[in-house]
Amino acid sequence: MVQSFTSAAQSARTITNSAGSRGEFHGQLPGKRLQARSEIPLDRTFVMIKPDGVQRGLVGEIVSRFEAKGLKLVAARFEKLTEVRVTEQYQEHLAKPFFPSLKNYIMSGPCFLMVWEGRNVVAIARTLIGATNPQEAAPGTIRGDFGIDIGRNVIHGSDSPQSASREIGIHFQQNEPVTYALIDESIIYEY
Ligand code: DAT
Ligand code: MG
Repeated sequence: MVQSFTSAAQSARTITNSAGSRGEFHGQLPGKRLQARSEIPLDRTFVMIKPDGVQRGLVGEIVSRFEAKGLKLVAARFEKLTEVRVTEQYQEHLAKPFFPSLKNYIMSGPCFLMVWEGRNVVAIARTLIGATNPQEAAPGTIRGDFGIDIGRNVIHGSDSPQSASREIGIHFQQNEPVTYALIDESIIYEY
């Protein structure tokens, strides 16, 4: 029986940034005084660097791409997934012919699991990640730049807000994602 942290999952959508008084940012743009805004509603998604990405030393590169985009890392864990968690993660693929090899691949070594936060972050992460088959993924995407075989495609990203909520709930406890304000959120977001 998979332990599912649904409260964490429920909070995966429409996170209201509770910067509070400690999170205020008083940086300057010409003619404009900026403050961290506590009302910016942000979404969350689940992203996982698969064992081939870890083994090939791509963790730093991939995290950098998400950071450079303006997304916010709110949870991360480095671990080897159990069969139960892999099966739960890929439940829609259980009957597919590739599932046994997918499961063995994901369990073959440690993965780097993350929760990222940002406006429309589910779709943005999928764009950064690229098409499922690295041979069809556009240059500039993670799979397009670093992968060749579909069965070694470096990284996972949730495919919808509903999947994000479910997958965060599989891998993270409710209190693991950290609520905080990035000091440059007032610049990243127009409103
Ligand atoms: P994605 O990871 O882009 O969401 P998916 O959910 O369709 O793609 O499939 C999950 C993973 O399963 C995918 O990242 C790699 C593997 N996979 C998908 N289709 C495959 C296929 N035809 N042959 C081998 N592996 C496949
Ligand atoms: Mg998928």
